[in-house]
Amino acid sequence: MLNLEYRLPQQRQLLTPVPGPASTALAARRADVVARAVSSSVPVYAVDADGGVVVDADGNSFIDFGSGIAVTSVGASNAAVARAVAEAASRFTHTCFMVTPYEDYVAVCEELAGLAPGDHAKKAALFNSGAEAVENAVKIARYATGRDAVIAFEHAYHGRTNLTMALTSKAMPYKAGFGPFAPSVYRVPVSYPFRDPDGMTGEQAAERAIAMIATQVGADRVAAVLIEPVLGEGGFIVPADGFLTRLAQWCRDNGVVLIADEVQAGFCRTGSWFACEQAGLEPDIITVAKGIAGGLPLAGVVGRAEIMDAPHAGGLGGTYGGNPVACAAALAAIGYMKQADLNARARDIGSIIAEVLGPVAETSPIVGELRGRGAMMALEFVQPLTKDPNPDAVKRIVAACLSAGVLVLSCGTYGNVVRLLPPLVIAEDTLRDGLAVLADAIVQAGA
Ligand code: PLZ
Repeated sequence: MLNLEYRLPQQRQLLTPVPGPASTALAARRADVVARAVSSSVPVYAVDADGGVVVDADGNSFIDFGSGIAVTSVGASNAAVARAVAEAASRFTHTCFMVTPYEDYVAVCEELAGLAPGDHAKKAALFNSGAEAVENAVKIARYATGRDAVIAFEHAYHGRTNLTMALTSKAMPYKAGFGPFAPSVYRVPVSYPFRDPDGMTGEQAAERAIAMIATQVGADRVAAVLIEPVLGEGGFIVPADGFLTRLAQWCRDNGVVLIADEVQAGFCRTGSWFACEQAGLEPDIITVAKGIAGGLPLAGVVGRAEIMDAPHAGGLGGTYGGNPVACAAALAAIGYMKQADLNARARDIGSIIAEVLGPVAETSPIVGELRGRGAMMALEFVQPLTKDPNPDAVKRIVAACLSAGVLVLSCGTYGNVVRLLPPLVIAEDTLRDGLAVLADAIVQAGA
């Protein structure tokens, strides 16, 4: 893997206990004024970040395996993005695309239409967050089909707004106490190779889902099937081969809009522009956010022109959607992804993760599976030599990594998955050092 240029030293370095005094003081201020429902996975406060490292208020430098939940693929202070943001902000920070439009919004839609798989004509619309993109994708699919039902999957995550809470599978912490939820959402089983019955193929898992849709809803009521091609928060679950293509076939046969939620998996994360490409899928609609704009809030919905154009003029929008500074950041970030070939880097990162953690996963009694695509890899932890989830091991491993200077995130319906989402610009030495720390923590937790 080629080395890139960095502004900060690309290594972990701890100058104080974690958290140090400056972060501890900030935590005390926070406790007085920040609502407790908004929580943070680590107790350190960031002051700087570059490439594969985050520096905290005490000067501690951490290796970043989370990218702010799959956002800073080009780095958290990518020079091209920072320049584009400063330049755009010095001209205008906002006009509202619904009032006075501007070129960069159009240019981002051109990129989305050009990059999304399939030769058909495509159009796009821009929003602020992943949840908002998913909401709009559902609105468009309902309008285009004149139907109301939306099919979502077990282990799915689509956001925290009312409709996307309904679409999200896991109650704690996302839904509990926040209902009632939006109606006309139906949940069916996904293909989860590690937990499905032995020998179940992707096609069989799809037939299981399709049979449930037929009996519980009826194909003629279904507006959309919504799925993450690699499930993110649910545990980096990669559906078995054939699952997504069989579902896509069923959608085509029944006039149902297939929506791929690529908010977490899209934009080079899995080693291709969209994770669905690796499954041979050409979804009708794709939602994107996170990695697309180098850290600025921007989301998009891109899809078949005739579906995207179904709703009446003025039917979609929002004050900030496609903000000009965020669009400038996205154009710079996408340009950088192309120039530095971040898809190839994501694949290299995946190979290095497999090379280092593969042997650990093989020998550790608490690792059920190492899985993923490209730079979206995870380990599922189990009670020794069973498939029973082991969230306690994950907590111990995450804590051990943090105190050694490595930021890793957990996920999974059962809280038993450690996920690796390093910035795609991370240096190879930094990646290997962080992986060695993680490997050590896994061995300790399994001993
Ligand atoms: N769809 C596939 O992964 C966001 C959520 C973190 P927003 N995932 C991180 C949390 O605890 O809130 C996500 C996703 C997929 C939609 C979303 C929602 O994106 O930008 O957070 O709204």
